[in-house]
Amino acid sequence: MDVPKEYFLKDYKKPSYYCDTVELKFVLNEDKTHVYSKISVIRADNEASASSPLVLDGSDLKLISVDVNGKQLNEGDFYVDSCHLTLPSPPTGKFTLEIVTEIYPQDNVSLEGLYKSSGNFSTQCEAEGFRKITFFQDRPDIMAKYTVRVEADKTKYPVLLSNGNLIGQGDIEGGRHFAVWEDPIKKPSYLFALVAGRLESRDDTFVTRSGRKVTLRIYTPSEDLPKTTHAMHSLKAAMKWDEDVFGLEYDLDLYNIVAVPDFNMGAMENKSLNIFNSKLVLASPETATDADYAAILSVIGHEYFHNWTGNRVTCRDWFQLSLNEGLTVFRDQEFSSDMGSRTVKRIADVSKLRNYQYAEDSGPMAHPVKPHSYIKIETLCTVTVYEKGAEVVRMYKTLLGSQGFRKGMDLYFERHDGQAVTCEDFYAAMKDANNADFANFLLWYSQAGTPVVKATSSYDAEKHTFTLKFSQEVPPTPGQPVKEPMFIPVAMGLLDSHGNDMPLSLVSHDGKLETLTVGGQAVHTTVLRVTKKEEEFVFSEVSEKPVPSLLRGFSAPVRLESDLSDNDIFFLLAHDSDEFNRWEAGQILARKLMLSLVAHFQQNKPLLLNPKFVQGLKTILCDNTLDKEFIVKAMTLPGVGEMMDMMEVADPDAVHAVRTFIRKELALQLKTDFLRTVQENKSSEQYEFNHLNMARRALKNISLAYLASLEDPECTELALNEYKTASNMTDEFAALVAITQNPGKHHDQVLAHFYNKWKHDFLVVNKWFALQAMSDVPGNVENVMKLLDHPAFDLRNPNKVYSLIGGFCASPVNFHAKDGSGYKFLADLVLQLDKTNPQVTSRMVSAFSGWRRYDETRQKLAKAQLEMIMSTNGISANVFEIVSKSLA
Ligand code: 0A1
Ligand code: ZN
Repeated sequence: MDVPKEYFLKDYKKPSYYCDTVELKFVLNEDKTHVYSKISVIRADNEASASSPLVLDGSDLKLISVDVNGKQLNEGDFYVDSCHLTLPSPPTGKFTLEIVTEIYPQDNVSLEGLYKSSGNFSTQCEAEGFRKITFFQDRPDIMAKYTVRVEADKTKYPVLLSNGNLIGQGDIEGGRHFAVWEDPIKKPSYLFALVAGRLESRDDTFVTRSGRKVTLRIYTPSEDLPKTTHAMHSLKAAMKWDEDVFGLEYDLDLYNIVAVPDFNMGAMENKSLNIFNSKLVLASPETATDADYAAILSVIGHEYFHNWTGNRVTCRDWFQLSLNEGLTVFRDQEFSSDMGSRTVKRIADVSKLRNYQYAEDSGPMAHPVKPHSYIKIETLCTVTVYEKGAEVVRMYKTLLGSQGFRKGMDLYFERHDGQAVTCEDFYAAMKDANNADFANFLLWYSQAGTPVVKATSSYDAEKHTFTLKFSQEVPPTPGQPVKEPMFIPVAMGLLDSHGNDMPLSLVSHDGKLETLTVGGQAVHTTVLRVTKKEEEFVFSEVSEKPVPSLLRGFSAPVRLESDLSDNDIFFLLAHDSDEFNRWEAGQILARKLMLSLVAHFQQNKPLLLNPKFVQGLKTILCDNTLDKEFIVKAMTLPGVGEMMDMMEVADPDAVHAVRTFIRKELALQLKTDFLRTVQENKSSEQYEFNHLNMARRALKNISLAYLASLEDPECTELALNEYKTASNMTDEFAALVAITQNPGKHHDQVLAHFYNKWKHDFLVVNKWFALQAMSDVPGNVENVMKLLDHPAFDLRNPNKVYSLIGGFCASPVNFHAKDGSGYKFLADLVLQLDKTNPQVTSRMVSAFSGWRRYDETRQKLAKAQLEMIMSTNGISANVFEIVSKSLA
C-alpha cells in the first residue's frame, strides 16, 4: 500500500501567499451542491515567494472552473491532482481567484466538510474539512474575512446559517431562498461553518458588560427545543464568567449554536456558529443525568471560551493545537470549578488524566503536548494535547498566582489578537508580563512521558530543620530515548502532630532564611521549584517532626512516589487542609491495597480487606460535615485503567476481580451505613441541577450501587424500588446500573423495560447500548454482536458507535478476553467502519494501542489483529497512523 505522508513541525514554512477576503456562494441541492469561491490573494513580500507557485488544498472535489482576475484559465495554466490545485505562475500583484467546485454532501459519510445529518446540511471543517468544500490554502495561518451566500429550497431548509451577521435574505425563483452572512472578524478556514435545515431556535439575550446586546440562539428540530434550557443557561453563565475572570467580552451581536445528531466529536467552536453533537445540548431531567448536565455546562463553556482562545488568537499550525485546546480546557475546568465544587472538579480532572493520559504517555502513541510530527492531525486530538496541555497551563497559574496569570493572559491578547501564533508566544506572554524566571519550563511542550518524582524527607530534631529531597526521571518514549529534567512546581505544606499547617521558613539556596508570607500572613502552602535531576530543600524553625503534604492540588502532572509511611498517609487522609490531598491520601492507600490484592489473586491466595482501610472509608462516609460529592469521590476506587497502568504486566482479570471483591466487601461491612445513606439522601423535590442536589443524588446512588452488588433480596428490592420510583434520569439510570451489575432475571427484565420506555429517544437509547456493552458478564461479545443488528443501532452514527463499540472496549474483562474474541470483534469492525468514517474508526482502533502492556497470550492475539488490519488494502491514513505506531 502507499504509505501516507508524515508532516513535521521542523518543516513548517510561512505561506508564500495570503488571502484577505473570501466570498463564498453555496447552491445547495439534493443531488449536488455548487460552491463558488472568490478570494483575493496577495503574494508574501519576500524573495522565496517571488517564484513560488500557488498551491491550494482540495479533496474529493469536482473542479468546474478557475478564473484569475475575471478570466477563465485554460488547461495548462493550472494543475489538479487528487489533493491540490496548483497555479504555477500567478500574477505578481494582488489578484482575484474564482473557483467553482461541485460536491455531494448527501453522500458524505465521513462527516468532514459539508454533509447531511437527519436531512439537514451542516459542516465540520476542523482540521482539514474546508478542502472538501473548495480549493483553498487550508491551514490555520491563513486568516481572512468571509462573506457567505447560501441558497436552498425554502420548504426543506427554512433556516440558512453561516458565521457572523446576517446582512441579507430573500426569496428566489423555484421555491428557493437565500441568506447572506458576513463575518467581520478574520478567521482561519477551519472555523468556517454553514447550516441549512428545518430547525427552530430558543432565543435569549445577553448584555455584555460594555452594554452590547447579544442575541443567543440554540437551533434544534422543533420537538427538541424544550430540552435546550440548560444549554442556554450554561451559555449565559459562560459569557458572564469570561467577563468576570478574564475581562473577555463577546465581540459580535449574534451567537448561534446548532445541535446535530451525527457528529464525530463533542462540539465545534466555529466563529459565532458553534455546531454541537446533540448529546451535548439536549437535556431534560427525565432524559439526562447529572453527568450529562455537567458535560453540557462544560462543553458549552469550552466552545464559548474558544472565541478568544482559539478563534481571535489561533494556532499557527496544527502542531500548536494545544495552544488552543490546552488553554481552553484549562478555562473550561476553571469555569466548572467556579460553578460547582473546586476540589471535586479537580479530582475528576486528575482521575481522567491518570486513567487515560498516563496510559497514552507510557504507550506507543506517546507524544509531546506540542507533537513533532503527525500523519492525520485528527488523530492528535488526544488527551495529551487537551488534558496534559491544560495541566501545563495550570502550572503557569500555580507559579504566577491568579493575578500574575491574568497579567500574562492580558498581554497574550494585547500582543496577538487577530494572529496565528505558537505555544512559545503564549509562554513569552506569561513570562514577560511577570518578569518571571521559568527556567526549563518549555520542556513541558517538547518532551513526552510522565515524569516520575521521588521525594524523601528527614527531620533534624536538634537543629529543628526538615529536609525534603527530590529526584526525577522522565521515562523514554517513542523517538525520545533520553530526557532532560523538567521544571516541576511542587505545591506543599507541613502538618504538625495535631494536623494543623505549620508556618514555613525555607532556607534558600544561598543560605538565607526566607519566611514565606503573603500580605503579612504566614504561608501554609508554598510552591517549590524543582528543576534539577536531584534537588534538596531545607525548612528551618520546624518545631516538631512534620508530615509533609506534597503536590497539593496536584500541582504538576507527574507520578509522585514518597517515603511516607501508611500511618503518615492515614494522618493526611484525616487532617490535610488541602482537600485534594485528603482525597489523594485515600487513593494512595486504595492503590496500594489493590496492588497487593492483585498479587494475592494471581497467587491464588485468599483476599482480605485491611480493616483500617474500611474504617477510614466508614469515617468519611459518615462524616456529615463533608461535601457529599467529596465523599462520593473518596468512596470511588481507583479506575481499572489507572491500576493497569501501574502494573508491570497489566492483568485485567485480576484488577477486575480485586475491584469487585473490594466493592462487595465494603458493601457487606458498611451495609448499615450505606442503607442509612440511601434513606437520608432520597428526595421528592423537583429535579434541579445544582451542586447540593447533585451531590446528594450521587451519594445516594453510589451507596445503592455498593448495596446492589451484594445480590441479597433486601438490597435488590431496594434497587428495584429506586428504579420504579425514580423521577429523573440520574436516579433511574443509576438504579438500572446498580441492578444490571448482576446477571439474572431482574437484569433482563429491567433492561427490556428501560428500552421500551425510552425507545423514542435516541440519546437515552445510547445509554442503554453503552450499559450493555460495558457489562463484565463473561462472553458479552456475543450480546454486543447481536446489538449491532438491533434496529436502533446504526454504524453511521458516531454516538452509537461510541456507545456500543467504545463501551465494549472499555470492558476490561470482555475486550481483553483471553480467547481473543474481543480483539477479533474490534478488528473486524474497524475494517467495516473505516470505509465510511476514518475519524471515528481511528478513535476505536486506539483501544489496541496498549497491547504490549499485557501478557504474552494477549499480546500475540492483539498483534495478530493489528497486523491483519495493517495488511488490508485501502485502510485510511487515520487508521494507518494508529496501527503502524502501535506496531512499531
Ligand atoms: N475543536 C473542538 C474539537 C473538535 C476537533 C476536531 C473535530 O473534527 C475533526 C471536531 C471537533 C473542540 O475543542 O471542542
Ligand atoms: Zn476545544
